[in-house]
Amino acid sequence: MADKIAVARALRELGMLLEVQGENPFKVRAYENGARALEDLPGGLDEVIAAGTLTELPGIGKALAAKIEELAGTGRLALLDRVRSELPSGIGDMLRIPDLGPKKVAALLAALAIGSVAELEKACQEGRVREVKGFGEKTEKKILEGIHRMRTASSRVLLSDAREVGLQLVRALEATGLAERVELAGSARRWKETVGDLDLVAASVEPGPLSDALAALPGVESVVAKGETKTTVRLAGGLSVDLRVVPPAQFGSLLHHMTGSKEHNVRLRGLARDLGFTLSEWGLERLEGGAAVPVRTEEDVYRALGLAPVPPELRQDTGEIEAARQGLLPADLVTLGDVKGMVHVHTTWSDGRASLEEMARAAEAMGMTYLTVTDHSRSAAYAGGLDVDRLKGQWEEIAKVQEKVGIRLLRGSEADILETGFLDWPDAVLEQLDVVVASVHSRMKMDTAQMTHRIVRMLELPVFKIWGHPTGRLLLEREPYGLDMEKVLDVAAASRVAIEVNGDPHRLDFEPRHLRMAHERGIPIVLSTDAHSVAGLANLPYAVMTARRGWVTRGEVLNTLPAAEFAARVRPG
Ligand code: DGT
Ligand code: CA
Ligand code: CA
Ligand code: ZN
Repeated sequence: MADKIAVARALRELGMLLEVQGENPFKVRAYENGARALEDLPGGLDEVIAAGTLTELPGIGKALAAKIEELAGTGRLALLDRVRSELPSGIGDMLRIPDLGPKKVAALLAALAIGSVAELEKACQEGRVREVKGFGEKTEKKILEGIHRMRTASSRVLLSDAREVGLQLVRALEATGLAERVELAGSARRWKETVGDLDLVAASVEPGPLSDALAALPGVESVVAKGETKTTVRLAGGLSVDLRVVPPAQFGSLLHHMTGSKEHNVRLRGLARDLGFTLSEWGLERLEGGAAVPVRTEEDVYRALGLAPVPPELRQDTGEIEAARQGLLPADLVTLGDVKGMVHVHTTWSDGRASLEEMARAAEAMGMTYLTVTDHSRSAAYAGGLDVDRLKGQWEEIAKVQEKVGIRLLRGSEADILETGFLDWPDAVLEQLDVVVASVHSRMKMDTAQMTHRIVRMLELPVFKIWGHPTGRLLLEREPYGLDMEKVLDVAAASRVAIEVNGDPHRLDFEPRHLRMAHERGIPIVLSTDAHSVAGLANLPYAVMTARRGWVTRGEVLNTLPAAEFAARVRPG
């Protein structure tokens, strides 16, 4: 399948490199426009190519269409390879310095033969850049600041973005036929909320050709380091990828080492030593005599140390090793297959992009047996929140769609938690709903005492509610709001409430450490996607894996229950 984003990146890179070479600005802009048209394409690139309709996209003519087909078909573009080879290899990195741009890069290359960020930094520090026509002392200073900013910018990415790219790389390396196995390791395999870099582990007897294959993949912008068995590349977009290649016999122990977390590994190594072993990326050995203990799979590492195998998403050094040692790791952690209903879903009635019927059919096709439709309430005006009349109109549509689909539809609402802690519906309406998700969408900057008070009031309301995206965090964008979590969860334990694990990759809220606190208090959990489109329903694994990271078991999750039991447990009235 052609990756339209990767094709767009290649076009954009080509445009910028051509501009460095002094190509005509109209041609240069055509590549940028083409890249944008691909990024905005609603469906897949393959279908457009198959239909022969590429040239119907805005800004894509015959010549550009041919290049897109070349990239989509072969993963390469001869012209891009040629232009890259004609320029110093560090030019791509220079173009990422904020406010520098192709024209200035071209001038620096022509005047001072500067072809990398390191050379540029040195030239600025030595005051040589200010001598170039069009540059001055001020520009020199700005460039140095730009280099600094580029290096210190938070470079972590969302788990979902990292996993998408990482799994594509795994498939591409598998397709070379050079490796017996390729796996994603590191934080992306542990489903950590954000990812610093991707780590790939391969079993192969041809490490050199496999590393070459990685370096030649279309999304790869530069090779940072290349050795016999370790390669690091940087992708367009800035994400780094570490690849380690070992012979098949060492794959299990290397996969374990590279999966981490570092803290988990350190503790496990300590335990190994106490038991008379040394554990390293190369395997497990007896301290005395140095005899190797065979480790075929990474589970063998745990078994050899007398532990139950610990799943990757639990390897955070938050007590999992001690629990595994005592046989106290939960055996019935919730799984994707356990989830029977979609609970927090938006439609075109508020700010969703798909109709109620489309969402119902899509959830049914995923194997769900019920769907609770939870569009926004009135005070979420920015999100098209419903008033009482429109809510009743929605109930009529729910009844109509219910005639046509097999999945059971429940009447829900995502009710705003008002500043006072009350919900955004009169009691008479709350009583007629099947499901209420209660969420904060406004006034998030209250201080901790005020917010705690607001949430406590909401929890103590006599209706049953599911507390939606409880901390309000947006990963890499917005901090959680201030809450006295111990106090709030104490109140929740005594109230009619379940806590949501929101699988929207920007939220992943409730987080694992708080889920453990909720578990201690016996508070029920609901796993949701907060989907605003059919595609959003596919985020369910993110809710499941976040819950597992918080040791949530099947029995604690209300939407593992069949429809009738679920509805009985969550009925507000
Ligand atoms: P990230 O990339 O910041 O999201 O987090 P990770 O966990 O992917 O960390 P990374 O990429 O630095 O290293 C990948 C794995 O390699 C890590 O999870 C465990 C292992 N590792 C790295 N450095 C060390 C170390 O100093 N000691 C031990 N025991 N393991 C390490
Ligand atoms: Ca990593
Ligand atoms: Ca790494
Ligand atoms: Zn929502």
